[in-house]
Amino acid sequence: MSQRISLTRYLVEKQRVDGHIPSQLRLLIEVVARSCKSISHAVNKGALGGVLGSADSENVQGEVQKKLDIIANEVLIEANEWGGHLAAMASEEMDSIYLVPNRYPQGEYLLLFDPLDGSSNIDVNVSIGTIFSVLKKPEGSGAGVSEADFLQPGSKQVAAGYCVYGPQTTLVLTVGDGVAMFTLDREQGSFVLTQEDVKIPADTKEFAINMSNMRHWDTPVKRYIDECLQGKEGPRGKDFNMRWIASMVADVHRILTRGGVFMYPWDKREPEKPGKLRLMYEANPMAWLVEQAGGAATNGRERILDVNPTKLHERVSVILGSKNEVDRITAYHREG
Ligand code: AHM
Ligand code: MG
Repeated sequence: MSQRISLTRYLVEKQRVDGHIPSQLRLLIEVVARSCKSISHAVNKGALGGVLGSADSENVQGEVQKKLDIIANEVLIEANEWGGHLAAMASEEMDSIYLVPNRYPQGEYLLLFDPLDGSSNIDVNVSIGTIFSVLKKPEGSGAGVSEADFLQPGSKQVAAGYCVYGPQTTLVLTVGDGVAMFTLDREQGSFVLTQEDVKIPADTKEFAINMSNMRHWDTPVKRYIDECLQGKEGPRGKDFNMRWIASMVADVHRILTRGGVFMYPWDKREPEKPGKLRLMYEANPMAWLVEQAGGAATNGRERILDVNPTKLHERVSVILGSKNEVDRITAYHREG
């Protein structure tokens, strides 16, 4: 790219030329990006910043929180609560919604996030990330904000993205007209546009799934992976490669970069739960990014973005990535 375009300039031009981003939403995205910059600095300090290891607490899903889970959550809340662009926030790390305190002006947007995704990778120095999703407070929902205001399908998102803290810190964003990637320039302290109009190839020879759960999978997932593993000699007629980073952000980032399919399906370990990943903080924003890049995302039966949430911390089965593979796996589910 001959001319450096900062995230700020990208958003200003989107607002001015395309009319895609109202000013409150532009401010919101800039504040989220600034928060990701702070989180990236904390992540980089590692043991020197005293940020590694577990805190003495559990989140609403009964998972032990890492110190960085809590730090990232606080950074996002403190940065976003006073700007006047938000009505409320919801986080994977908080039991219930967080209302913007009365002392600050109220905005019309709702921000949802997984502050630090891939927590099991923090202490071992492997890529982790922040995932975010933006909804509008429904019209006619009254003066206050309630949890019910958040329970909108992913198709209603007005912005979504993630920031991956890896060898580079990269922010990936959609406002509904394609996917753009911005790399953090640490010397300048700004995110710089490094890829526009990201596209996922429709076909792939790479899958991502936690293979240790194979004995717990349902028949359609077993069938798909079994066919991949048979390679050239099998019904697919090609050899497949496998990757599993255990950070959804890093796995999705690879898929947006070179294609592939990612699965965290329902399994028999906890049959009453639809899956491990969270609909509102993980599946919806990633599904929208993937669709915006020409890929597909389903829960095996329906498009993730069409799932109507019934509670904030709802879980969902996730299959996303290269369109032809996702269509195939979804068809296997329909066949039973
Ligand atoms: P987290 O939000 O608590 O970090 O959990 C979500 C993560 C995903 O990033 C990743 O795809 C998955 O959990 C890995 O799970 P597993 O350790 O079962 O392979
Ligand atoms: Mg997560």
